[in-house]
Amino acid sequence: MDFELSEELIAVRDLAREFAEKEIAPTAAQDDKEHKFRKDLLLKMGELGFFGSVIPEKYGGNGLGFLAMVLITEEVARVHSAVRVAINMQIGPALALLQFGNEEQKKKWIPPLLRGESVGCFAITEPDAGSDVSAIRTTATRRNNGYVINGTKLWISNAPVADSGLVYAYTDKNQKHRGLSAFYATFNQPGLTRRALETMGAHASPIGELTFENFQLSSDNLLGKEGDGFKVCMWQLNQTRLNCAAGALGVARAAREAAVNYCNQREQFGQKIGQYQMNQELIAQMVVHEEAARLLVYRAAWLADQGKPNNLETSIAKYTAAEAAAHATDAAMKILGAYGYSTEFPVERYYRDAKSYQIVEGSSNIQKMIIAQDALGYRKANRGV
Ligand code: GRA
Repeated sequence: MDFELSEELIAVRDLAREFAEKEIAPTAAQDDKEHKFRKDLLLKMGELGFFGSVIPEKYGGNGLGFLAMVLITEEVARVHSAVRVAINMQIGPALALLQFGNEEQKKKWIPPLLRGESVGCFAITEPDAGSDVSAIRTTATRRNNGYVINGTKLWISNAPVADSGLVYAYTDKNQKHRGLSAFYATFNQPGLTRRALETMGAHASPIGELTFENFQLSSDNLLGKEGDGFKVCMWQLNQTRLNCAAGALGVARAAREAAVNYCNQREQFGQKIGQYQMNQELIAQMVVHEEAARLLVYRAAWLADQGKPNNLETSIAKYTAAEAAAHATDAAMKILGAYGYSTEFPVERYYRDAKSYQIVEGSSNIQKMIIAQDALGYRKANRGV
């Protein structure tokens, strides 16, 4: 077992840290307040290859791997979690195309995602379908040589700004989850309306509703075969969960760093507040949870780099990191008091952003379900493609 990062990975991490601190951090608070989506940052990250580490050179990537992806993601999320969401919206669709697309689809749609030119998204959830993916109602009805899509997708990151994305719809509702299909759609055509929605955190990551009304797709938009959609979705969620886990880790780290700095600076009752054991307890918990999350995130990424099954390990990592972020931001707020609660300082933003990690891409309860059912022998987590 080797816990050292290679020189190449250290260089990638350092590049991401420098970029995050110089290009993202200075305006993070302002972007959050103004709910500003930074397409310019997306293009710059694309140029630096931040979306291409899990994609071979042939399709515009750099093939550095999943460990590189989680290192980059942690650094970005540490300074602004909303920008981390944007990373996932480029990488998730690109990975699904790589895994399930035909040659033409890969060549056409992956490179613009990696360059940050085509803003991506994935449209799974609906008003009545979140954890239970098979409950979605959107349909894809065969017409001429293609399909018409009808239905409403809700809570879709990048919905107000996306140029393209994965869309899941039923081609045959009678077959239950086996009748679900996955499509890759470009959005600049009639039949799509968008509505922006407000959430508690990740304000610089636009979110909203996509309504498809007789939205026409050709058969070239279908990923894999009709009926592959559920499998594509579960596979895709496993990839994007790893990115989420790395994002949550970055937020946990940001909160721990803010708490430590404040403990070493703030004096009350004649001494630094770090001297108080109640604060030390919180700091110790933050460090332990963060370190555990980091090792679990790295392990899941390492397994992915070895081409080994990692659904279970990714769920464990995502659950641990999401809970670590929620705990760390809560603890940081206790330590910083009014300076944590104030919107003039970043801890309240970390706190708001952290909550999303317990909800998206399979809530903490879904991850626990996957982990427990595997342990109990009811349903293996490492299965599928
Ligand atoms: O036997 P079969 O051919 O019917 O296949 C079954 C199984 O082998 C079938 O699916 C297959 N399958 C998989 N295939 C490949 C299951 N898991 C996998 C896999 N990982 N890879 C049905 O299986 P099942 O176990 O009976 O299905 P189920 O009960 O529906 O699945 C259980 C489970 C809870 C794990 C699943 O439904 C799940 O993960 N749910 C959570 C969904 C989720 O994460 N929702 C969030 C939606 S998207 C989102 O959060 C967006 C965030 C980004 C943004 O902001 O936009």
